[in-house]
Amino acid sequence: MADAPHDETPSEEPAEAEADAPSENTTDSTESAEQRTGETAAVAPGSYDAEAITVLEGLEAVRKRPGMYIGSTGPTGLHHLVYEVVDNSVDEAMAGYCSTIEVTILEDGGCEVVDNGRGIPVGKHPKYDMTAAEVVLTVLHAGGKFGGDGYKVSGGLHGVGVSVVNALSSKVEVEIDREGKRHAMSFEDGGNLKDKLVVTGDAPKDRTGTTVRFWADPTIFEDTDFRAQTLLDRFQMMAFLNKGLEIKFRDLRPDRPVDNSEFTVFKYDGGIIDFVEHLNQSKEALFDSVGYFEQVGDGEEVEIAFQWNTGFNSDGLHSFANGITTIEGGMHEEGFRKSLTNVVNKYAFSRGGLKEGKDDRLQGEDIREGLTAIISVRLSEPQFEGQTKGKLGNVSIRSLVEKATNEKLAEWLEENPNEGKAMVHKAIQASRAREAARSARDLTRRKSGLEGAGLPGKLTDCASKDPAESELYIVEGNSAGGSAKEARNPHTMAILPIRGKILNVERARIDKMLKNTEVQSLIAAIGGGVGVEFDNSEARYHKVILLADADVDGSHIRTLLLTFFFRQMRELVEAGYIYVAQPPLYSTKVGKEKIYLKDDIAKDAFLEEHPKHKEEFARLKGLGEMDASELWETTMDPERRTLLQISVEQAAIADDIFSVLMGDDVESRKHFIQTNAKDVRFLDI
Ligand code: 0RA
Repeated sequence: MADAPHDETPSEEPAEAEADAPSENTTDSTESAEQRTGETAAVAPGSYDAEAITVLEGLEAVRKRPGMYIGSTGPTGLHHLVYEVVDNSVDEAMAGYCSTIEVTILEDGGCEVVDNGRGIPVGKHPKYDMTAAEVVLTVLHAGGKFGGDGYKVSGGLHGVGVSVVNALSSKVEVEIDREGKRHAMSFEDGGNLKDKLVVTGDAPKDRTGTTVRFWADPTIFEDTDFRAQTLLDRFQMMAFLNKGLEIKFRDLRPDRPVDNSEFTVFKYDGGIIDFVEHLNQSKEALFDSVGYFEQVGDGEEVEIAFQWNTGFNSDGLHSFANGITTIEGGMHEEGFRKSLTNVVNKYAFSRGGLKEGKDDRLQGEDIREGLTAIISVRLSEPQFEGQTKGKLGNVSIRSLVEKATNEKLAEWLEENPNEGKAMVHKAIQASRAREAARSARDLTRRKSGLEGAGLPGKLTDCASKDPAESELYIVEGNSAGGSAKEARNPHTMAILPIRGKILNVERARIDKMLKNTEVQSLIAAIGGGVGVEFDNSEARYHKVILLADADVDGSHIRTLLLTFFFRQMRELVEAGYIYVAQPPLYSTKVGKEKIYLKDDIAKDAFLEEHPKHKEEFARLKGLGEMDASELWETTMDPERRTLLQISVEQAAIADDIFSVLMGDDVESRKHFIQTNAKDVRFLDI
């Protein structure tokens, strides 16, 4: 699955259905009572006709306004049908009766869900003149909740039930293995009973369970093609969140670009511990073990797993309620964040990482840097709120999570002092970096307010104050800097000479890096701050042009600068503001005149034109070999120069090379240097 457990296609309209999903006995909901129980004045309750009418009206309402029930008739809504059916099986698993769910996309595009639960009851329903199975398939919100002995915790996002799937399908087939018999029934055209429930034979020995096959109605959905990867991601997430539950998926449709015809099996005995391990798999964990605790409250429970990695991301916190992503967070996340900050501060101060009266408290963001955590709560009546119904509103869960974290995280820290120490150390580093970035930003902002007075001494600024026409040339070496200064168009071109190699930003933490004078000049000149604080709209130039020699050292400094921009001013790269100047590679003489040739192609073209040319072609070693007018003509004049615009991808490659070359992983570095030593051009962008 992808890195984070996001729901697919977030652009679609949010589901509205849960707003009017009533609990069993509510009568004041927006959904009319006749949809559920036939308690209308017009038709007598209990009579078969009344029920038949009721049922059809209910399903008809779903067909008229599908968006109300499944969110949309686009891909999200279509996949929702599968989740709705699978959720019913998951409910059965959560009740302790089902261990395996098999999902198959059939050859003809239908979807089959097989579970080994108890099987939907086949007897007559106490309230309706039909079998319980028929009620589940045709009455809105019937689900598993009837009979008073419903599930305590239900996973169905909208609780709309399989009947909604039936309403939106051109065909549905159900098979139930129960009490030693196999039963079957089918529906067509949006829930019209085709074959009523009958015994078709014996169930396989000792087997109980339910099979639901449905074909999404092409007159309702924009497209009835399921996307296998979307389903795989979802099922993997469900398997992580339901410890020990086996979910299998295969796709039998012919001629797929990816072959999923064999079952992919998801089963995680470690549950959310395995989830955290999975998310940190591509990262370097700060310590080996994954922390875990759980707590059960009054009709609610919480489970939390966590591990820090050495990275700097602070978006690794994922929360769930009843197995559903709460992408907008909510009360469970609030409780965890608050307690995490408190517990870790308490620990850091009492264990000597921080000194009372001397050090500031760590902020939540410092502690969450590099944290991968899963918060999974289960509660009987989840309230999903917010824009996309992705925010958990139940207030009671906040105190449960907070209390659990207060107690159990503190315990975990006591029992795992090495892990605790590593984590606190990292959080302290992060807080220093945050402070340093803030003061760097304050400094650069304050200075740029003073009409250039605070700009670095080495910067020769341009006259224009319009970033759109302003260009900053970052020039390697002071002598080349001098030529560039002389050559430039002073209205639009600023020159910043950079001496030597700027600090390797890969190994240095941002706080150390910001003490480097070359880096300070760079940040001050550009003017948009640095790191998480960087603001592209305050950049003083829309072209930042790297001008360095065409030799190994030049490549090195270019790569360093690109790494810096990629890491600390990514928006500049994304906006396409970073360029590499292309000084000529060759020079030669025609009579007394010195001619510059950009590259081998230019050289070949020149030779074709001047077949008798005997003169040498000198390979240009440094920018210093050109005087100001030559530099202008060949490299800086907007009419004649060629600039290489740096894409995010190119910057990322530079970053990657540097992670290996300059990072802390000595083994990779050795390997890289051994395998690439002969090719110095690998650094060349
Ligand atoms: C209603 C009551 C019971 C189970 C179910 C529904 C049920 C529904 C589905 C849908 C897919 N798989 C399912 N498995 C079970 C309780 C049954 C009992 O008390 O025996």
